[in-house]
Amino acid sequence: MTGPITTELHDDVLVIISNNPPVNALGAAVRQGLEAGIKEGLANDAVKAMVIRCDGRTFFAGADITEFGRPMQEPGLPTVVDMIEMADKPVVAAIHGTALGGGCEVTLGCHYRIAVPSAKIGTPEVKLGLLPGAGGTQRIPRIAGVKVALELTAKGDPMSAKMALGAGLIDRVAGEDSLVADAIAFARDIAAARPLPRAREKTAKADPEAVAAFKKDNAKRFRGFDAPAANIACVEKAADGSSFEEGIAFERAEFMKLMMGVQSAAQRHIFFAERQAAKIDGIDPKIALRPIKKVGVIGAGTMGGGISMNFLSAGIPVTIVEMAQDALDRGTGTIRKNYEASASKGRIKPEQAEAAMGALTATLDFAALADCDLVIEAVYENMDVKKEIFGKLDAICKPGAILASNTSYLDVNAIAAATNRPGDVLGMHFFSPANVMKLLEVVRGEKTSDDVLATVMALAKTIKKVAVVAGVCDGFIGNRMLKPRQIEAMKLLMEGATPEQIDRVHVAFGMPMGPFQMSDLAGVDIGWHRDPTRIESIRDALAAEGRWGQKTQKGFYDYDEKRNPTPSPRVAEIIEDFRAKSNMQKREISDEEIIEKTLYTMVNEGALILEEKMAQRASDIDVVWIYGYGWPIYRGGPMFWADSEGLKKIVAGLEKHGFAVSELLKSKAESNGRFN
Ligand code: 3H9
Repeated sequence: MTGPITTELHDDVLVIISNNPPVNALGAAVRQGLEAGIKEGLANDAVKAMVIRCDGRTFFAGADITEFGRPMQEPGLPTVVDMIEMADKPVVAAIHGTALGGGCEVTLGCHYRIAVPSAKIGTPEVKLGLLPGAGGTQRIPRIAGVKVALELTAKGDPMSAKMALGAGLIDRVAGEDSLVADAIAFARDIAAARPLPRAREKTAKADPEAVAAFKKDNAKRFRGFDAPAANIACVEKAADGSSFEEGIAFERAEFMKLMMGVQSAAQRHIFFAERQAAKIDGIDPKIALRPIKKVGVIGAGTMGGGISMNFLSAGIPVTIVEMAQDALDRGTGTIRKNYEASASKGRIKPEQAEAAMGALTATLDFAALADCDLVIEAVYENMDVKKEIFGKLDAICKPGAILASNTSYLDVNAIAAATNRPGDVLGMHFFSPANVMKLLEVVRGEKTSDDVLATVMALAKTIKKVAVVAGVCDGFIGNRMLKPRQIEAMKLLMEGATPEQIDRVHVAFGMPMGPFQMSDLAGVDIGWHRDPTRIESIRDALAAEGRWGQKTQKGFYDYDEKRNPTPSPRVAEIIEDFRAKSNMQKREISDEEIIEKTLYTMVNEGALILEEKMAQRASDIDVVWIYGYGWPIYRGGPMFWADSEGLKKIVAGLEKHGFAVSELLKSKAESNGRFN
């Protein structure tokens, strides 16, 4: 046999082996090979049982997502799974790594399943806006019950081999290093057992209470998404007395609806965008990286503490430096508290919390940074202060150490120029809370060396961040695009919209909160303290009255003790005052106008960022907004969303309101092009 599938005859057991790096995705050649392998086993009288296993790092990680949206080549995965299940010789799945999606469905077609203890099993299709479309929604409830099926399919998180054993999704656990031998032995054990256990022949018991509770518990998580409801409906169908064939027909119809929809296209776009973001155009992916064994962090405030935790959690020792003992104590105390909270919630083991704290050195002595491989400055945003720090670092740090600033908008080139090693300097812009938010903007200065950039991008993966390369410009990618949104939202208030209306439109769009809810959370007073006498904007007026947001229980909204917001009559008065002073007439603002002014302008800014080459590609911008600002993943990020709305419509909306439209956006619209 040629192609990714080969077979090996071990006396009376035929082992069918897939070798399709990197993740054994079930592309056409694999499906054809599997079909041929099963046929071979059935045709050979000497074969009493079969084993399906994979080479490389994992069992089948699912259907080949790159094939989606293209004409399907036979045999389809459902056909292959059916064929395995209907074989009249037992077939055993031997699982290591991750049996995901279609890979999990292949195992469910098999009559028996054996897995190594480290294996993970799951159906993450929902995260791609889909459902397990090769019989998974019908077989899982029949094997493991409705509750497990809901968890696996509608949430999409994989389960461990131990849990899968408990749920009946696997039959045996193999030795970590003896999967092949154990699977062959298992196949021999059950070679003569009849009837063969087939999932399709089992029945699932309906559990309407469990379904209702599941929907209620996950309402927030599923808000706006189409796929979870479709997964739930399929699981219910499997348990409502319908035949297996009826269930499969239902699953197919739901799968096709999702597959053709814009949400799945958006979620699949982000799957690849996230992986693409790690790639740096023009830099050899094999470039030698600098070893990062010890990290220094300057500043033990909220940012510095959160940044430190990323490295500590990844087992990389951190030296944290502050100017004053009380600030240092406060900072390390917060880190400890965070770890203890994680341990008490069971997210990490107590010994992991201890190990992380044990790897932290807290000091007031800058010289302690001398042996760090990477130093990240996380002090407040002031260019003079940063220049002084980088000058000091240049004198202290060992040659080859990477020097990074966590600035969110300052000129990284100017910071680098304060050292004699600008090639070793870049920006690492973490998002708050830095130990939680997945996004990292890696800011490439004019002189940043290729290996420095590549090292930090690779390090980002180690600390479980999604990193995007940004150029040096005010606000980089994310905050730069936030600016027009904020400016337009404030203008709309003056013209007659209310904070509630604008926030409602953004939340209905799928954002976790609107611009004014965000201001109240972040602090309306940010930037105002520099000159508290100034009252030039509605924001200034709010800050001057102590309306600093949630922290003072009043901002753009009034808050009760539980932080529940209500519209503020006082804010309405302040807005009215400003309007009167500016001789503006209040008018009705439509929701559509809010979208055009606050979201189309973001797309326009994104296009300018691309024009100026401040982002490598449009999909990087999408990744920034998904992982840094909670843009709804089912809309695929601002640039993907613009593509799906139609760029002509975006341009027309911008021009209608007199905005200067980016040349790139205009030309793409004229040629019916897309960003992604
Ligand atoms: C499905 O199964 C539908 C069926 O129910 C119904 C059919 C009818 N296809 O993530 P990594 C690529 S839907 C194609 O960096 P890791 C990935 O793009 C599928 N390509 O590795 C990357 O490429 P590159 C349900 C895939 O070790 C490379 O492999 N399954 C696929 O960090 C390495 O990936 C899923 O949703 C794929 N299915 O993580 C699972 N998967 O090197 C999706 C990966 O060019 N996959 N690639 O950038 C994953 O969650 C992770 O890849 C995995 C490994 C955990 C497996």
